[in-house]
This record gives sequence, structure tokens and C-alpha cells, in this order.
Amino acid sequence: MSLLSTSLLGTQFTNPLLNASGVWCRDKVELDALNASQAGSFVTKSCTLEPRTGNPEPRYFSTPMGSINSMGLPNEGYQYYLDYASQHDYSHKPLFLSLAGLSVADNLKMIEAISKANLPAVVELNLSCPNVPGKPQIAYDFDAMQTMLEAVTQQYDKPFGVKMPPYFDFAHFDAAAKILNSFPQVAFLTCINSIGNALVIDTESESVVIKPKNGFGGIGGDYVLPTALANVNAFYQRCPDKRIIGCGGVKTGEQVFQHILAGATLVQVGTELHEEGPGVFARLLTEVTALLERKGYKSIEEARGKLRTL
Ligand code: RRO
Repeated sequence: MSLLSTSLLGTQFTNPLLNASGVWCRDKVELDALNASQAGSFVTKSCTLEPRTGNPEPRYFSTPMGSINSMGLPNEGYQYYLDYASQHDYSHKPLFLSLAGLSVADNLKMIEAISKANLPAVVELNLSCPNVPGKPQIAYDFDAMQTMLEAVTQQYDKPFGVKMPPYFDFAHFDAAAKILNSFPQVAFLTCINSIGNALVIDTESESVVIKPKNGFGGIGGDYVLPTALANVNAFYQRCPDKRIIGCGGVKTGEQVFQHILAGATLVQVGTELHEEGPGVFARLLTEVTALLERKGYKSIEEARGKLRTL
């Protein structure tokens, strides 16, 4: 076993890195670039039943501390990603399919098609899209989350994962973990999606910086690292039978290592991938390798969840 290799759901990964869904994964050209990159796996853009153009532009904006977006689920429709997944060479690299149906019924239709296709692609069900006007985030409504997971687990018989929003209170970590733990089929949790409905203001123009929702959008990057690490660790502690995929604020190998210490098995890169392109993965791998070697680790598994408390 090499220093960076790991496994999830019985599948081997050459390293823990992949993109965050939504970044560099909307069409075949972008997905092929991830496939050709040093990422150990990759995930498709969250998809809906029908293609969507998404929200009006500008809908993504970078700041020195991260990003704000209100893309509004622009995607090619689930069949496009299913076709991509059916042509993918899984012996080269594992692939995740992200689903974000606009209703329970839509998710069930997509799940039915994915079941029939019987591919090695692993489903990441997005319960936390913050940017569809009029559609609250499912995972902030615990009854809706329970209903969605009951429906999906009845229809689908393979293990899958869920993309979670950040929570900010121990009562919410406890309540969400209780629901998730009642579904053994939910094999992994991706923590976190962007911190929803934030507002970035440009002082000179005295204006918001993105058009949809009067400037409100999900933030990522440096703004979210401590919140992401908290959510990874909170669910790592509360869901011992599940794996955690860390997402949020990864810009250097040091932050990959911090996610692993907090309990992550795999680590996703969003804002920094958007800024730097798929070359980011080679840089992060070099940096995290140097850090692990300096600390004397023989494998990343050895570091997982080993966060110390005072
Ligand atoms: O497309 C988006 O606006 C979007 C989605 Br689906 C999501 O899950 N997270 C995000 O920050 N943006």
C-alpha cells in the first residue's frame, strides 16, 4: 500500500483527492480533464431530471478569502451524466454521480435509471443545494430529509452517500446524525456544501457581486475551513459506521491533512480547483506527501481521525 492510497465502499483509491461536485464537472470536456488529472477519483455536477441553464450571470465571484456562488444547478440533465458514467473506465479511476432532484419523485426517477444501468459509479445524493430560489435545503428540514432517505433507500439497494450542509449547533449535529444512522445504506457523508445564503459586498460600487437572489449565495474557500473541519469531525464522532468525505477550504496539502485528522477518508476541492484548474491535484499531492513524510506517517489511514483534544 502506498502512502496516499485509501479505500471506500470496497473500492481502492490511489489518493484521497477529488473535486467538489459543481466545480470542473459540468460537461464531458471538464470531466475528461478531471479523469486525466492527478485526482484519485471525481464526481459529476449535481444533476436534475431535465437539463437546466441555472441562474442569471454573474453567478460566481472570487474574493481574496474564497468564493460566493449562486449557480442554480446548471447541468446537462441526468441522462448525460449517466451516459458519461456508462462509458467511463473504472479500472482507471472511481467515479461518483451527484444527484440533486427537485423533488422526491425526481430523485426516484433518476435512482431507478441508475439502478437499471448497474454501473460501478457511486451516488452522492445532494441534500444541501442552497441556490434554487423557492427550494429550501432538504437537510435543514429534518422531516424532509427523513422522507427523502426513506424513499431513496426503498428504491435503491446499493450503498450511497449524502452531501450535507454545514450545521452550527450540537443539537443539529445530534439530530442529523440520528436520522443518518437509522439508514445503514447511507455509507458516507460529504461534509460540507457551501455555507448558504451569505452576502459579499463590493465597497466601491456599494453593490452585491452576484446577480441571483439579490447577491445572496453559498460561500466556499478560506471562509469555510473551520466550519468544514467541525462538521467532518462532528459526524466522524457521531456516525462510527459511516465514512466521511471532507469538503471545504482546501487550498494546500496542510488543509488536506487537517481534514484527514478530523476524520475524512476522501477530501474534495472546490473553490481552489475553480481558481487553479485540475493541476491543483498534483500540487496538493506533493504537499500532503511532504507533510506526512516529515511527520513520519506510513499511510494516511494512520492519521485519519487522530485529532487530539486538550
Ligand atoms: O448549483 C449550485 O448553485 C450549487 C449547488 Br447544486 C450546491 O450544491 N452547492 C453550491 O454551492 N451551488
